[in-house]
Amino acid sequence: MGEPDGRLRDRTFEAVVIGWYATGVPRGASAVPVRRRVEALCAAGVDVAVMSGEDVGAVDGRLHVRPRGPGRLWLGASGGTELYEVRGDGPRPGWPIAGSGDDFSPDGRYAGIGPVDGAGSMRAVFAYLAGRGIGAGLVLIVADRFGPPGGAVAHGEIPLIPEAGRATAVSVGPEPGGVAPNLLHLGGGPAELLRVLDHQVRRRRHLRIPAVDDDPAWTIRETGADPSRHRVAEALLTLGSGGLATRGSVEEPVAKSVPMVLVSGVYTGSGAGQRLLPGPRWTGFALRPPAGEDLRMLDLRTGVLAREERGHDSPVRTVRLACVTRPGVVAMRAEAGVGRLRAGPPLQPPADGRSTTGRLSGHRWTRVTDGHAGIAAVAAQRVGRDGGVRTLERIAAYTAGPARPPVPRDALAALEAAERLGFDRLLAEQRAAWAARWRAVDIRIPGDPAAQLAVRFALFQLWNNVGRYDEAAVGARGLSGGAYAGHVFWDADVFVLPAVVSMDPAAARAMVAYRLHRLTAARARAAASGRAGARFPWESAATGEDVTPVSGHLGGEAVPVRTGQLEEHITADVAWAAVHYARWSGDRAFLAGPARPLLVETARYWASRCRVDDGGRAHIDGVIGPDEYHEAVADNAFTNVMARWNLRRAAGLLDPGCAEGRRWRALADRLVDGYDPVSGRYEQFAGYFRREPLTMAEVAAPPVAADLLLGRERVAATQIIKQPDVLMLHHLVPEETGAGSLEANLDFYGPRTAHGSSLSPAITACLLARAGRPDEALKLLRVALALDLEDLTGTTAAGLHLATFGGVWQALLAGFAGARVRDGTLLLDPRLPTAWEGLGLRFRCLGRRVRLDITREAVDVRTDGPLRVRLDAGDLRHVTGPAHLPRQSR
Ligand code: IFM
Repeated sequence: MGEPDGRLRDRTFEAVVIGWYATGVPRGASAVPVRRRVEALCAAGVDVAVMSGEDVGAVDGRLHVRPRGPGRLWLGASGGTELYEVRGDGPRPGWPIAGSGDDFSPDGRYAGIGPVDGAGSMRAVFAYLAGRGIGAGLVLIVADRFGPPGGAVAHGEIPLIPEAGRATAVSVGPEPGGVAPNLLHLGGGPAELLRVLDHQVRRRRHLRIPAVDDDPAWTIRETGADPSRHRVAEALLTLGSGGLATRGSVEEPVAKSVPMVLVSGVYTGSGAGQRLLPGPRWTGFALRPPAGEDLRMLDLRTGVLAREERGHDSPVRTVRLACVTRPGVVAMRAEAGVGRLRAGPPLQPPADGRSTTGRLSGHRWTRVTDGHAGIAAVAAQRVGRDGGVRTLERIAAYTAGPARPPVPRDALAALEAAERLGFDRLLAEQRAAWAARWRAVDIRIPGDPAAQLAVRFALFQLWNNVGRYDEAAVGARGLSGGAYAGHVFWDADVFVLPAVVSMDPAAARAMVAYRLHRLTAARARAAASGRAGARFPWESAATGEDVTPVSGHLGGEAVPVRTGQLEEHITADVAWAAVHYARWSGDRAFLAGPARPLLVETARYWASRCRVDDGGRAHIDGVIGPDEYHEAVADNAFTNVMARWNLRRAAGLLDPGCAEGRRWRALADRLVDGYDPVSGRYEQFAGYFRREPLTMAEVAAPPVAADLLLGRERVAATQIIKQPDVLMLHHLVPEETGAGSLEANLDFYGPRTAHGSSLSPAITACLLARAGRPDEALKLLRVALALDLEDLTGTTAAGLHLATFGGVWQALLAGFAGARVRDGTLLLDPRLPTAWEGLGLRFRCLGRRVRLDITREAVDVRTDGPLRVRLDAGDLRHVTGPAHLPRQSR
């Protein structure tokens, strides 16, 4: 068999559409050669669609394939107006609706397919494939006559529908009327068709690299051209699932690379020295000579990371994934010229870990442990050859113990199950699982593809770095790097959780569970400082004790770190997260049940923390608010109002006659909050307005680390702030703030904000949108979107900023769409920037999947079950199916 054309040679397709007409089986010729290839493709996991002008009986009578899977077979009959799925018992009529199209439609059969014309069966097949995560770029169409792109088709032609735009379309016919653009014209008739199909079967049998659909709407690309970006790329290309993640380092050892496998909640060390324990790696191999410039492509649609070396005649290529449906299972394929790629052992110990290795049922295992916690993996690998190409396939399964060394045998069953399924089917499972995620949660911004892609990246990395279901310790950088040692800050509770609850409520609940499981430690901390109730630590890790370091560095200079002692608002933030989870998800029993002690104990803490002065006013002295440029301040508005909210919210859970609850309410009413109803401004802390009234216009363009620029003492003497502080109240507890005070505080604090924290731009964008300033909001949203993708802070190499991602999704949902939940109703109040003609959002809320299509004129709402919706403070609507809600023009 000769090698096919270059555009086909190195590509493995996931689906093949065959034009039956004259291509496959000319009249009078035997159908057996095509039958054999179709059977082989289906057996290898490829979905095949055979398109014909004849009726189904005629095509099936001659083709007569009865596939046993895993690939499916479709017959498009009667000139594309009918579609049949062929199983063991023959063709069955019906459009392929399972997992396809738009599941919100009441009539799912034709959902997303459109009118049935000569292209109906093609559209249905592409919709089905899209529903399985198979983008058009993974589809091969072979025929001998094609219709004009997007145009009407004549009998016997294969329609080039817009959905198939990125498919590889190959003509083996004569094409006398000229070759349409993007059509690969091979000629050669039926014999060429067989050659093309044979090549696909062969690539599968030889474990060759699967293709990734390089759709610009879904892929993040990194070239290896700029060495200073390597470590940034390692963080950006992190893949994770179920609480285990692998940084996107290249496979072979490279100078300054920081490859890591990290597991949520698995720490080593003690006290402030607690840090995430790096586990054994599974992606390493040797490559000689080393790789030149490469292209790395993160496919957000399917959760796959691909790499291809440029300009080499036997390039290294790899594809890897962290299985969504099998937490702890990871898989990789690689290839390069024979003699160039050396597989080596399937698991590699981390540079700084103590590891042991062994064999188990023919597999290698490696375990890293510090005697307490540990991470172990069991792996299988197959090394093969296809002509001059060395192939490598590796599958590994992990197990971990946060408090005891794991037993490698515990991962064996998962490994063996994955091996039995095989790489191709693991990949198919992965694509389908990600497609299901994106059907439930996604963004559409017509006319702004860059923002749309960056938001998808944010969602993608939230899914990768969050998602254990027992309890989830979500560190500031997730599992994508070593910064902040994996410690859990308020980033998790207030920035990440509100996004995650709209993506995967169970994952959000696990984040609250992490706090609930550390309530005892929080009680001990309160008691140790002579207080009642529970005080949560500013930085938390395995045990729930405070692990904030007491010193750090600012611009190379050693500085004391006082946040562990003073940044107390975390205690109310943790309580807020529990309430927000319950409110947004509709899990009403949660607050009165498992979360009740948390709310009550945190309120008890605040009650004992307040000082009541002679005039009966309550104060909280000596804290750091979210603006960390000003330390040891009294009556930080954010801390006080959050404490007030905490006291009131917890009192609401107690019996109305309960004396403690009454005391909490009375104390809450007396807590000073620095609000001036005349100006509508809150004073950030007692004495803040007396600081030097410097604004950022006089310092530098934000975002900037003003403490680094001006020095700690100087910045503390001014009104420059690091990040929203007062304004966080308008974001988290607007019902606790003065009516109409958002605008006044945005106007005052906005020009004073350095955005010196990665948490700052997205939430400010959210608030600007709420204040009816969506164009300004969009400017700041773009900063947040670029923060990691363009490494704006120079810190992405050490891990992704998960709070920014959470803030981005909150800015879209709560900001631009104005989505809030109150009393079991979804409130909407969209504000579109001038640059956006519309905004499409999919998310979860109140136990439903919700889809919003927002324009300036109307909001189209679809849900998969009854939902109460109120738009623009108008009438309450009980939405059960698609609802078109017109708006007052804005
Ligand atoms: O929690 C944040 C804080 O608000 C600002 N400094 C960095 C921390 C971790 O992201």
